[in-house]
Amino acid sequence: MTTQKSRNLPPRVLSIGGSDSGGSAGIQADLKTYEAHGVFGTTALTVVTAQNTIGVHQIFALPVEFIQAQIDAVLIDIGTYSVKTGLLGRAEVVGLVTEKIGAYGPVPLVVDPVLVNGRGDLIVSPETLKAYREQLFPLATVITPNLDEAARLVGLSVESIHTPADLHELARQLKALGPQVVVVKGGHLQGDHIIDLVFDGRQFIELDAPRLPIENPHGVGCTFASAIAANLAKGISAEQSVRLAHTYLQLALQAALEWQVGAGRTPVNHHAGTVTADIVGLDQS
Ligand code: PXL
Repeated sequence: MTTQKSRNLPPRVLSIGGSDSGGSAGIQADLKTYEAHGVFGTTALTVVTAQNTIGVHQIFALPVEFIQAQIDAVLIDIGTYSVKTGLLGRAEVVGLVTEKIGAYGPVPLVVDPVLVNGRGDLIVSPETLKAYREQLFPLATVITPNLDEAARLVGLSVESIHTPADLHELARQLKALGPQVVVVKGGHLQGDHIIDLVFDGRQFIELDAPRLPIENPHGVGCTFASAIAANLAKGISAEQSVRLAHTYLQLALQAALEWQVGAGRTPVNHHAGTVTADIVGLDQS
């Protein structure tokens, strides 16, 4: 008779978002990030895109019932230690995700609100913005809008944000919508540095990164948010999860300097190694 060995229960993460056939952004970026973090990634697709490094050719939105079936299939069997949302698109989908996560019970949730395209145009309806604000944000552990998305979420135009005080007020307004931690990406651009602003309701933290010589790399936001979700799934605190994800993203961007994947935007190189708290010198509290 063979003796039963005890087995690991790997941290599991559920990503709800869109597929990028080009492998740079969306669910594909999320799964690569999960591999790099040693967590088990599961997915529920909202839309499927035909795209490459140059652009998006076609988008096919999946029926809401089918999105629901995917979430149910994952949660009833595999379960999850954290959830990350990316491109949700429609207000009904934001509503569905809110309902499903609410019913599942308290689980760390990272909401990357994908609201604008690469040119800065809004790609969702006012109803979708409202659903994010009123339904999903109150359940979120971390939200990760870029500056443009952050401004639109509180009804401001990005041109009206000039000073650090404007940016702090923007973060405060987002925090008032209910998430535990707000990260405004690219909050201000200081010469050759890009600064993300983190606000947990008590203190503001600036995460600073040098601007690398890669023009408009693709999948950066998805990678950052999914790295945060991977860290949360391991039981790391929200603030530390954000810091570790920021460091991982810098490594993944540095590693992207070495390669050329298509003729267009460069994807980040997810195989940049796992960033653990001890490497970065953080307390794991
Ligand atoms: O980076 C935002 C994003 C999210 N999800 C999908 C995408 C993109 C950008 O291209 O294609 C599927």
